[in-house]
Amino acid sequence: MAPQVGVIMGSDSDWPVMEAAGQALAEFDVEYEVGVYSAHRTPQRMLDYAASAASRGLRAIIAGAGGAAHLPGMVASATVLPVIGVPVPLKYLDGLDSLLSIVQMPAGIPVATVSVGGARNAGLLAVRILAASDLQLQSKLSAFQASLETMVLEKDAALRE
Ligand code: RP5
Repeated sequence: MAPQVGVIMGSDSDWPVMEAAGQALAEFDVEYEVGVYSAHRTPQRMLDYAASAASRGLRAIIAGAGGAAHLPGMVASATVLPVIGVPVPLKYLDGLDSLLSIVQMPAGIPVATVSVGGARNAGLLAVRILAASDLQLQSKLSAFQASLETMVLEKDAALRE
């Protein structure tokens, strides 16, 4: 099956953070592709990817970057697909630089920004986007959320023993 979600990042050094997005998608059997597309080092390649994403069948893009993290916003400017931005924390500033670079988009070009390092939630948000028109995915998400509740109740019970 063709990939439905693109998981892209500014550098291969972002992968240890970004792989959690892929894991979340895999848990829901959502096909995805991964790639490195740098807004600064490979700008034309990034724009070509964004411009062709919808026609290739992608339905959402998860884009992670750190520091001067322009990749999610630039990709969003060149596609009509929903873009989820993941601020990748680097050595300095605890990822605040990445977060602010991604979250402060001008009106008209939205990027759904998750928390610093929040690649798993980015994957889950992409699943929710797909689930809006997929009843099977909706029921998988319901079961997943029920499992979270069960897990908390079990931990609560263990604490009280
Ligand atoms: C950003 O610069 C990338 O997304 C990465 O987080 C950061 C550092 O990249 P490398 O120097 O590790 O390749 O564009």
